[in-house]
Amino acid sequence: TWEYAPAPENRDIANLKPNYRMFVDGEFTEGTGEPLKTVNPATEEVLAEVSTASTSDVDRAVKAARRAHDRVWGKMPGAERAKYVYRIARMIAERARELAVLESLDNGKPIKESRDVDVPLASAHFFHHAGWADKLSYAGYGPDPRPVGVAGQVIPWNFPLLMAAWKIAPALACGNTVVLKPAETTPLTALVLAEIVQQADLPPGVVNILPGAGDVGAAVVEHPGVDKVAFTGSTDVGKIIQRAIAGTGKKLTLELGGKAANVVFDDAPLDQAVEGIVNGIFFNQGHVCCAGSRLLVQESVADELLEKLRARVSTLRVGDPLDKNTDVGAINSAEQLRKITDLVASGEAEGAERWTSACPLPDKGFFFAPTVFSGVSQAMRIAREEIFGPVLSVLTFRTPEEAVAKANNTPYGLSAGIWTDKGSRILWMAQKLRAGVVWANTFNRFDPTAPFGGYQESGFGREGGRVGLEAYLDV
Ligand code: TXE
Repeated sequence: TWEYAPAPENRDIANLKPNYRMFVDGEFTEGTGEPLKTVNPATEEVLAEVSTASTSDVDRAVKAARRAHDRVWGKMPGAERAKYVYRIARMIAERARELAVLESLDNGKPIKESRDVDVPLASAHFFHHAGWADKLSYAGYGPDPRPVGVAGQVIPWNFPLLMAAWKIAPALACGNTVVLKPAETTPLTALVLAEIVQQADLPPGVVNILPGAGDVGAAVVEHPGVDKVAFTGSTDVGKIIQRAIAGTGKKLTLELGGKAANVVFDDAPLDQAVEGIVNGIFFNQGHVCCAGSRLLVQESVADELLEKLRARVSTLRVGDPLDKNTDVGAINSAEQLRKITDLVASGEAEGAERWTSACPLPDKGFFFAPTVFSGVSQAMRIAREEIFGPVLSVLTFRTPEEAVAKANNTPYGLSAGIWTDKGSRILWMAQKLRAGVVWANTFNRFDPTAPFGGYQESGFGREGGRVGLEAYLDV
């Protein structure tokens, strides 16, 4: 029977009693790890105490996932699985307001972003993949493509709900079961997603969500019962995971850091480019793996563009994430703020010219004013290292060949942007740039139909689109 779960009626956000506990085998239970306190980065106040998993909880979750895979989910016809995945997509949309508020509280991102980007894209990801569940046999993977089994997934704090959706939706569509660990500073929306999974009547054990720190992540990926590992996070931890599971035969996809070049040619419509540059680096406080953190601008328009850019950045409002007029919210943690501050100090020490918006900052909370460095050379740390904050490094170039060489002069390779009026130049550059995603005359556009992922130290494997399914199938 085709039956959707009913919409929760009159859900009053103020009266919600969220269940911030571990979700294992279909039940919310107290984890046996040290409870963690998640902090509102805009106020530094404790938002919630969340119980965490221990190694024995991880073992229980993986066993539950294995049972659910072998007995139910892995054998279920795709058309049947699709109904559950569609149901999750609908229920996310129905609880959109609550999820957006919670995401902004826990992560610090502006409500207009969580409302218009994170939550709708999370729902869209489940809708898209629900549509695949009964069509896998027509997708060129053979008559009866099999799921890989149990997926162990670890996600970061910059898009907590959206990253959970990117991981869980394709896994479920292909018939895998999941053990997912959210980031320690942002576990809340993943636990609401667990509630949705429970209310959507998924068989127990199909999705398990275990809050905890890096040790819990390590226990998940290293558990011998896990067949496939998917990780989004820092390049350092990606390498640790790669070493930890080497020789086990587990499938692995890594989505790691980036240092994207946003390349502006002199024939680009500069005002439009300025909007794209601002969106590229100040969206989500710059906590974006594909952020356009290096602006490469053609020398002949560099001064004009910089002037327009500073004027535009001066208008960005930094502050309360729940204020719908806020453009730049709070930095997710004191630790991340420290990292940004250190790298900005290194830029000054190495001789780059710092310009910081004079916008007022709140007295409390973790905030950093939008900053643009000009006169940056390729050897400087701010041109090489991922800052993961609202800080842009501006470099110049003269010829398209030089732009390509500078754009590719990075150990990363996740994304890039091109701003030009010439279609032929877009196609030429897109071929030359070693980046998984190349945007032209736009930036930071995401769609579940488009594969996303990197080259080199940005990781490997793709999420989204038809290619993204391959990580979750024994092709
Ligand atoms: O990442 P970590 P952090 C970059 C960004 C940022 C830096 C540090 O530059 O400043 O990384 O961020 C879990 N085995 N990115 O320290 O530590 C951890 O609990 C298994 C880019 O927050 O990589 C969390 O759930 N898991 C990135 C997740 O890994 C482990 C997004 C990410 O945390 C683990 C985030 C271990 N040994 C940060 N150690 C992107 N690609 O977007 C930690 N974890």
